[in-house]
Order: sequence, then structure tokens, then C-alpha cells
Amino acid sequence: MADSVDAGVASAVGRYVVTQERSLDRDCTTLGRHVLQQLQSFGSDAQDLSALMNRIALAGKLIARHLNRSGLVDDALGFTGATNVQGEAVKKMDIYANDVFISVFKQSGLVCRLASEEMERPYYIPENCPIGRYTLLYDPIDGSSNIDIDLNVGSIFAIRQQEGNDETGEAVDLLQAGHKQLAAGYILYGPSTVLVYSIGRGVHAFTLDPSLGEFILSHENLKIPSSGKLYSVNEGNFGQWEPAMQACVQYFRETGGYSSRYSGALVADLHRILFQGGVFLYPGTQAKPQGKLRLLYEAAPLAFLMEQAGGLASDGRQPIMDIVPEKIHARSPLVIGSSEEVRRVESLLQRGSD
Ligand code: AHM
Ligand code: MG
Repeated sequence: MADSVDAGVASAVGRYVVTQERSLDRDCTTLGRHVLQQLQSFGSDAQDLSALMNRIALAGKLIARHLNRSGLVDDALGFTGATNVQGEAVKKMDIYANDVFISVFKQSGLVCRLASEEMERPYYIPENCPIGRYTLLYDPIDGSSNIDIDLNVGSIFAIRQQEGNDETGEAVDLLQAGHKQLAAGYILYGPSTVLVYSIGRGVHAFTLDPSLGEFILSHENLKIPSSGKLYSVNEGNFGQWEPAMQACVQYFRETGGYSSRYSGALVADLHRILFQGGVFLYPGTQAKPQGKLRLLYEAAPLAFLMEQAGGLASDGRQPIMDIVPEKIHARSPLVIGSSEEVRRVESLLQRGSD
């Protein structure tokens, strides 16, 4: 009897393994190949974008590996003792991840400038600048407060075409609206490492297969539900919001069925909302009317992605994608997610200011 049960289980496991391997053989789409398929071209622009995405994926793999072993490696966790341009305490992992992006793009030939949360001014790679026509904007570690307690963090990125020769070295051509982004996305370092990207042709998710060392397509053409019963906001700031924003959050608290979820990492909270619907909010406060999140390398890339997934992103009054930043590290309030919830917030804010 036991033998026949064991044989049955073994055969079911065998069938499962064979089915899994068959589906992997059939669907094993890598990131670089997917970009080329999306663009339906092997032209130089398509090759560039494919190469850029592969470089971002390499950075993601290096950061994921470092995070995975961070408790075992000297000098991986904790603070550096410095503060960044935002006045925030810098973690060792922030610097490690920032440097990883620099080093992988040094070898790309394609990127002349990188602008990130951790660097006051853009970083130039002079050897790439004669031919490198692209700029990478990124937040190397989003959700830094989660690092030392082994919770989800992410990286956020966007690619823009360099306009002009940037002779002053001020990168003023970056001070343009989010519509200038060619590609954007994030990497979520969670139970698995997931890279979600868009080149303006839908939103696609890739999961890192550690045994292959490759990001493999796991969700194609993701669409956010038009409404969802999640709201995500740091309610500890409630007393510092304008009354109209307080009314918005009261609406979600008191209207049946909404659940509150807030992890302290925008990428993780947004990933949940992308799959399940709802809204993420980071409003301005009395002390910081523009809120905490940075436009060029946090809000705008995620807005690009969210619009591509059928959702909306707003500062509460206008689309994030329309905002022209005054400086590289400009901040913006953020309301992002399902169209119904984002519109609801906008209309409650509008009512509050009438
Ligand atoms: P960071 O990039 O320095 O980590 O800051 C961004 C993070 C977001 O991931 C998160 O949503 C937010 O800051 C959390 O801030 P707070 O602790 O004020 O809620
Ligand atoms: Mg951040």
C-alpha cells in the first residue's frame, strides 16, 4: 500500500517537474530578448535599449546578491556616518548600490551621465560621453530603513536621452517632464528578486532565477485593476497633513472594505498595488510641503510605469508626468495607483481647496 502511494506521489512529482521544465523551455524569455521583441527591431536604438536593460539587470543581480548575504558580510549593514544631499543619514548599502550602478554603466559605453539620490551632482563617465547618448536616473536603494531588519527594499530607474552636449556640466536638459523618459522601472528585492519595466509598450515583470542567474519573463502586459481595496500611506504623519488630505485618508478608513498596507518601501508597496489595485500616497506635510519622494528618480519613473499599466499618478492636482522639476533633487507629493482611487483623492483634495 505504502509503496503504491509513494509511486503515485513520485509520478505526480515527475509530471510536475516535466511540465515545469517544458513550460520553462517554451517561455524562457530573457530581458534583453524581450526588449528587442517589444521594439520589433534589431536597429541601433533597439540594441541600445536592450543593452541598457541588461546592464540594469546586472546591477540588480549584484545588489540582490549583496543583500542576500548582508548579515554575513563585514561592513554591509548600518550607517556610513555621512548624510546625503537630502540631509538623510546614508547607509552602507545605499553607497554600495549606488557604486554598483556606476560600475556596470562604466562598461556600457552608452551612458554618459548618472543622476541618483545619493549624489549631489550627476556623475559623468567621460570616456562614454563622446558616444553615450543616454542618462540613467536612479534610486539605488529605495526603502533604506528596511535594510538592517531584512525587509523588502527596491531600486528605481529611468532612462532619458541626453539632449545637447551639456557643455556646462549642469545637466539642465534633465529638468524636463516625465514624458521624456524612454524607459523606467524598478527592481524589488523580496522573497524573489523581480524586475518590472516599461519602454512605453506595456509593463512586464521578470523574476530572477538564481540557478540560471537570469531574469526570466514572469508576467507580461501587467494591468492594474481599475479599483482596489488597498491604501498605503504613513498614517503617523496624519497630524501634519492639510485637512483635505486628512479627509482623503478618513474616506479610506471609513469606507467599507479598504485595508491599510505600508511597508516603508515604496517599491514594495507599489508592487502590491500594481497587482491588487488601490492607492499609494506620500503627501506633503507642514514641514515638507513637497513631501519626501524625489521627482526625477522616484515619482516620475513609477508614474511612467503606472500609466503604462492603466493606472494614474498625480501630485494630487496634476499628473506627475507633466511636472517639470526645478532642480535635479526636486520632490513631489505622490498619489499613485488605480484610476478610481487616484481620481477619488484628486476630487477630495479639489473639494478641500474650493
Ligand atoms: P529612501 O529612498 O531614502 O529609502 O526614501 C524613500 C522611502 C520610500 O520607499 C518609502 O515609501 C518612504 O521613504 C518611507 O518614508 P517614511 O518613513 O517617512 O514613511
Ligand atoms: Mg528612495
